[in-house]
Amino acid sequence: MSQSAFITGATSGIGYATATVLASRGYRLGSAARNSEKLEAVKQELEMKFNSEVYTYVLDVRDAEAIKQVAAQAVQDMGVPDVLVNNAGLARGLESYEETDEADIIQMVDTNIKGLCLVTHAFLPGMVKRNTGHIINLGSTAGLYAYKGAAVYCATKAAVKTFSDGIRIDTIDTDIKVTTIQPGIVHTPFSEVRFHGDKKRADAVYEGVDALHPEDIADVIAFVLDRPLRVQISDIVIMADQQATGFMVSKTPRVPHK
Ligand code: NDP
Ligand code: 8X3
Repeated sequence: MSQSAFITGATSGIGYATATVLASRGYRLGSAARNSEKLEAVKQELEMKFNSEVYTYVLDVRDAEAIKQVAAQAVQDMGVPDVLVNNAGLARGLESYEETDEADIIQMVDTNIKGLCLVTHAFLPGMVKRNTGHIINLGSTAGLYAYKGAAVYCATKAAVKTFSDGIRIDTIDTDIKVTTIQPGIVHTPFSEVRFHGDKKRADAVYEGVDALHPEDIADVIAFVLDRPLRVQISDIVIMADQQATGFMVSKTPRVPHK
């Protein structure tokens, strides 16, 4: 039987690129996100392109009960997933903390930390029982280097890294692997979500920077998954060439190579 992967946030950006790369490699997929139309579109595309088996789950990872129901359904549909990609996540706003909207704080914490922990909690017992599984958690360079206006987002991504380290310890006696992927600037709808749909402001973030593509991250995830059993990649940091720390990017025009 082919390998299976359950991916949260599989309808956009890094999650969509990861679903595409894994489908192209013959994985059976469980795709979860909130928007059912986008889920259906991704399913149809991947089934058409790769003849993939794709199950879709409308899920808001902030909803603890819904996670339990979806995980139970996914296990019924495709078995305990070989791979769990905890990708759903977001930033909201870029104001100083004292000006940050309370609803934005709650949404970031509930999605990026609570949701990720509970989705893992729903699938991990099955992986432990089988003694195998690979959990890939999307952290960020923001979890390593705080930056202005992003105290909460950065804290949530630091939590992802620490949580991953913790469950790696808890599963040390099993063949379960845990990897934190920590990308820098990736050109996706991420900034549009951050700026509450302000596309002009979002576009400005990527202007003059050769940002990473979501496929760059998906390729790294595929590489991590392809390692032999003895190899566990715990953390990977991937920045754009024009990036030095979390949010520090150079917009100086590139000088041609001599
Ligand atoms: P996108 O906005 O392109 O995609 C986010 C995905 O998450 C969408 O499929 C969205 O679907 C889903 N999602 C958001 N909230 C929820 C929720 N409550 N429940 C279920 N699904 C949800 O962002 P990216 O692809 O850029 O980001 C993916 C991950 O990578 C995030 O965790 C982000 O923090 C991280 N990351 C991004 C970087 C970047 O520069 N873009 C860099 C480093 C890390 P829907 O809205 O339908 O639910
Ligand atoms: C997203 C990367 O640098 O835009 O996690 O915060 S950054």
